[in-house]
Amino acid sequence: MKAAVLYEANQPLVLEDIELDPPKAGEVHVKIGAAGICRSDLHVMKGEANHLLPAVLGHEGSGTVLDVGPGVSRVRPGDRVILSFVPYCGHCHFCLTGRANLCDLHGATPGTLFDKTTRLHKGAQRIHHYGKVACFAQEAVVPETGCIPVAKDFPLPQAALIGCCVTTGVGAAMFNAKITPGSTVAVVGCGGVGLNVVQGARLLNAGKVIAVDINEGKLEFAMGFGATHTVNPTLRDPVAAIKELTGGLGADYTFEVFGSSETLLTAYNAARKGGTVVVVGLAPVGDNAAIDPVALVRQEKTLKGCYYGSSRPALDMPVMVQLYQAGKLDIDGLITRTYRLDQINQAYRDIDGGEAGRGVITQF
Ligand code: COD
Ligand code: ZN
Repeated sequence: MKAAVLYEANQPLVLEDIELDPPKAGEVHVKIGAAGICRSDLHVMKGEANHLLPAVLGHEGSGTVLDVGPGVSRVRPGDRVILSFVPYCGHCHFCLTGRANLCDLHGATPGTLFDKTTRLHKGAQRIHHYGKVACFAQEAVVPETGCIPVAKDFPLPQAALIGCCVTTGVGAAMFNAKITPGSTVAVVGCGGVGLNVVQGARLLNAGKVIAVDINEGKLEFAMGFGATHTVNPTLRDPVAAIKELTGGLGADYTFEVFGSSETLLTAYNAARKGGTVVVVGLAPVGDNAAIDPVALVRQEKTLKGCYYGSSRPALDMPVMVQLYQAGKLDIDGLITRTYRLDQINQAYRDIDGGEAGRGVITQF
């Protein structure tokens, strides 16, 4: 099958034929129907995030089940599925305490399936699976718990986006911050994921939603997803601007949705006393952010990490599906570009070049 392979950081993805082995016990073979272009893959491509290489990237995917390995009971051939990039073991402390997004076995098996082997290879060379999804390919083999079934007529691009940016962004607002009605919110970074924090805040009836981005086009786009105010840090100090918009207090909730120490500090400093700072982005490996420990105590801020929207993918993705179907989440409007798999390097130049909304590969 055809797949886009990353052999080395800062090199283009190579579109080539590689082998995909059949699913083992508890695994599912999926024909990929849609794959979203998310910045997390770009962090790996640029060497800002560590991953075993070579690898097939792509963690925002959906598709149709082709066949299943022994013991699989949740899905059958022909089923349409959202792919979760944190499949879960169901046995570790975190799975048992309702935090499947933090599954230990998933964390302990990076780049492979749960048995520490790959189904992807080229001849004798092992090729890793990014997020146990690896959807920049015509097909994938994934763990059964990484498959969330949707109706057979649910659109595949929208399903793919629920697999990452919708659940990550809306979940950050809904499950992690638990935004309360009327509160003030600032979202630093309004790309595919940040836009979903913005629309999550709208859904939760936030009072003011301040979009912060260095790109004017993205700020304008964010207004269509519920932002009530915009701030461009290239034009003025974002912390001062957010304070001004919140009666001098700072925002009740701030979100970092780009991945850098600079944007983390913007989010941290723009939160009011007693406010909550939710960090969604992963800063480059080795980066550090200086938080004043005295101010942390005296100002009683809460600084929290948030992975996969603090969601339980198998339970919460169907909620996103329902909210979309009820017209409460706009996923159609997020999709601004579609590509063929062989245009993937262009797709990543576009996200890095500042195109608003989400790109999706729809032809394989
Ligand atoms: N201030 C404000 N905005 C900025 C700044 C800045 N200094 N610099 C860049 N931005 C904006 C960009 O203009 C862009 O609009 C936005 O930040 C980022 O958007 P995208 O579309 O490029 O990125 P997303 O939304 O696809 O991804 C954002 C993440 C934070 C999810 C990603 O970068 C990340 O850190 N991923 C790692 C965390 C993780 O693994 N999450 C789970 C899988 S996504
Ligand atoms: Zn993503």
